[in-house]
Amino acid sequence: MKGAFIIMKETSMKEIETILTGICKKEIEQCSYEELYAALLCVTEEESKKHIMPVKKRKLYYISAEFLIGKLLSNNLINLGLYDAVKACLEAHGKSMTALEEMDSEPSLGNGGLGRLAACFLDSLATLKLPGDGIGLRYHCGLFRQKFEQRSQSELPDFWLSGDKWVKKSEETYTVSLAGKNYTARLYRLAVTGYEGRTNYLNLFDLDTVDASVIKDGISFDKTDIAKNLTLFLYPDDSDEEGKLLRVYQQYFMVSAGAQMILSECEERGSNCHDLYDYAAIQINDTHPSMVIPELIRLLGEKGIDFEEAVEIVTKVCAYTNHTILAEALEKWPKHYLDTVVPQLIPIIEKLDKLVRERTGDTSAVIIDDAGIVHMAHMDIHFTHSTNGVAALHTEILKNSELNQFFKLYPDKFNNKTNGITFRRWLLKCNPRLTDWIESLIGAEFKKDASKLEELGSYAEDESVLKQLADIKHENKEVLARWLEHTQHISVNPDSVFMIQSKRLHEYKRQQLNLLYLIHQYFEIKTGHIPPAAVTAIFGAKAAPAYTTAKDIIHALLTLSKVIEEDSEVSKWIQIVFVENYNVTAAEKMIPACDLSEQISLASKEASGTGNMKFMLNGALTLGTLDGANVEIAEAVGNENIYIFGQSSNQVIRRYAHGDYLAGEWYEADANIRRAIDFLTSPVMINSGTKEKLARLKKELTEKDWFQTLPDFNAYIVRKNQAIADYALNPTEWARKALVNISKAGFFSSDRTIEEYNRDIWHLDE
Ligand code: 26Q
Repeated sequence: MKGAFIIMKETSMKEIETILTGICKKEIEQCSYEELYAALLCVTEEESKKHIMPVKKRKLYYISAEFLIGKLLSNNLINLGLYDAVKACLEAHGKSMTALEEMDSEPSLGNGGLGRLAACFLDSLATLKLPGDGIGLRYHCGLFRQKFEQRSQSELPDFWLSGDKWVKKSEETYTVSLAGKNYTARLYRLAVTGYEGRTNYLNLFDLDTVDASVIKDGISFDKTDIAKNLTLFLYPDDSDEEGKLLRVYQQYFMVSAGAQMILSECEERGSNCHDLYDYAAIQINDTHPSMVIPELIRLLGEKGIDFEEAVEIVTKVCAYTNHTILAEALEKWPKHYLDTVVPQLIPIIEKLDKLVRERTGDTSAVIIDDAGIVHMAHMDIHFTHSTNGVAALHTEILKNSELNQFFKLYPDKFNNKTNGITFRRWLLKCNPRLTDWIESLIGAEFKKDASKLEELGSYAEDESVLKQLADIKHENKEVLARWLEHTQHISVNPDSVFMIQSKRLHEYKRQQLNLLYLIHQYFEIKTGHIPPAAVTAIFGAKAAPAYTTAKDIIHALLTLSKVIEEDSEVSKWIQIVFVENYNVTAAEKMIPACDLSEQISLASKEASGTGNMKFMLNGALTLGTLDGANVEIAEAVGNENIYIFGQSSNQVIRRYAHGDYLAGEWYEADANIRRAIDFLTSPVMINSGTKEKLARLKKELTEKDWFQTLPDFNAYIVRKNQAIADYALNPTEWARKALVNISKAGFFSSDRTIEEYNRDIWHLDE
């Protein structure tokens, strides 16, 4: 069957028909979806092989514990230029593309933004025809499946592999020593297609001995038997000691196998390892793969390269990306963990620490501190040539406060790379209506050159064009409504304003601020203040299983949703929808249907955000704080085309420095705040929810509120109500703002981000 068909550049529907009937050996009408799916897998596989290109010298290795790639069939068909013909062919024979997509299993090999960014980067690398592979782990269960029971989150394992056909087992193996015992890491590969680009690979390592029978209730499992559980789960959190240790095992397994693969590939291409820089660039995605530094030094040592030279080589080859300023998320491991898991790295890490101590007298920059804690980010900054933040504000905060001691030591290492998203998935794939419409106005070039979207700006005063844009949004809202009905049995009104907050549940992202707003509006309606439009507040968010406050926020929102639903006076105006099991597939449905994008993190805390970019590109207006990439979005669209509110990052940083924020004082002083918070434990809420959880959240908000929800509360209400009024009273003006947002989204293409990484850090073209 392989190689039995030839696909021309502009494949027609007729050609696809011939190919599919040839593979299935029957008419398309007679084929089951299983058969068609298998045939299309075969077609994409063959086609993507044609785009494999030789690597001349330097190749990028993007090492990441997470790659949140999402479903692959449609994306690959789009990238290979086959999607339109396949869809037309299927439809001509009474088959639906949607039904076919449902056959595809979703690889959720990531928690959120960091993992999704890695997936967007792979797409852009391949599209730009840059040689760049991913290195990660083949988790048997991706991020847990979220289920709502009694209005609370519970977790189930996600056995995505049972339905997967894309990840291919190879015969390539590497030996990795964990706690003094040898394990065999097997390489699995996934072809990454670029849009009219080249084929690269995502390399995922696994153990042959992993055994899902160690899973107990939900996602709990026996954490002691490494041979059985090493790659069983993607880590959503590290709440207990055994979990932390297992994470170290996973990390070392990934980087040791990865480093061995890199060296062997480079040697095959002609490297003698002294010249590794000519053959490899390694990007370390947050601190999760940081042990690649000492591991490479160790492996180079085994090849006879002395320590000093190995340090120099590794520093030149590796670069580090920081994705957070939350201190608790910067990985720090007690040295005794490393003593247990990777005793072979200890002498190297100790020598690196000694070098640092000789270089600087600043004890806050050491690798192993006096309490015996190993600071992974410190090792990264000292022993890579580049440290980047992921949005302009984030990089400035790293330089000026969080990592200031390092910036003073190495000013030239610090640089910014504002995140981006791939327009192939987040426009072409998820919003075909908008894509076709844009193409009809400005041609197809924007698909590969996102800056071309600017040309849309010339239609900003064209009322008929604006009306078309509003109609597309409405159609997408209808599509989402049907999807919600079909998958969640929830019906929503597409004529209401769709306000969406979808992202991980975390206090700093402040879903609780949105919650308090909704309670406030409930009271306003009860007291006769009817809003100018009905609103549908849509949430999608998973909470880490051990993160109590995050789970309490989910519970409060689900409870409030029911309270409002049962109150006919309020339910005419407000509906709260919490989408169960938010993932890439859900995001692809939700984002095109959004009117108002909620990006309301506490200023200074969201490194960048990438959801904000996806919503903007799909014609939503942003309601946001001046945080992360929101700052750059606001600069791009201008203040009149975005709804900004809240404290500035400087104000927030100052408040933390003075330690003078007392939630209780704000609660006592402000009647609106008091009314909203007290409602959490009102009889009507307790009647539908769980008293203990609601009371715990109230206590958290009034006694701690670490992410300063209350100081931004009134400003948020004002701005949000203004947005709703604008939406209701002047739809043409709203559509004009949406058009400006789309036209200015070009900067947020991950193609631009990758070009900057290449220009400043990787230099792959040289
Ligand atoms: C760490 C230790 C133990 C267990 C888990 C972790 C862990 C896992 C995942 C720590 C962090 C993450 C993920 C972080 C993340 O997604 N950060 C987001 O990265 C995006 C891409 O740069 C940014 O846009 C977001 O602002 C940032 O929050």
